[in-house]
Amino acid sequence: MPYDYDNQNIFAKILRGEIPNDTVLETDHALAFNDIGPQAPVHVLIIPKGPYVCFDHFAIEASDTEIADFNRAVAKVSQMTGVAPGAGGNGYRAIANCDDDGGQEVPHFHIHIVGGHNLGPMLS
Ligand code: IU
Repeated sequence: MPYDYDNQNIFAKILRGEIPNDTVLETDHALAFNDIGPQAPVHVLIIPKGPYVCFDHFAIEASDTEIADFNRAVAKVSQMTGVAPGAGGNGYRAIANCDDDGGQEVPHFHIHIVGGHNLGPMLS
């Protein structure tokens, strides 16, 4: 199935600097920023800088360097925001919604890091 990246999506505009964002971390291949509509005390989105639609697109087509950099950025955000057990936190949820059934709203791959209070069971 071909992946059809829409370069007018809102995160593409953020990456091009056309729309401001509340940056938490920037690396060579990733950008992390606070979600505009936080669902918990900590709610950060981490996006790769490359044009990937969703997780499987990214995991299959991105280079090992991009994937490693992105994964590290996710982990760093979990530590910087204080939710990672390794940073003394109580944990977090990492979410990647994909396409219609996954409830994805913005068609540029992103991971949500959500935490700061007890989130309860996942599918509630
Ligand atoms: P989703 O996984 O595609 O459903 O999540 C998209 C998220 O992007 C959602 O939590 C929005 O609040 C968030 N967001 C944002 O942070 N800034 C924006 O300008 C827009 C959406 I539009």
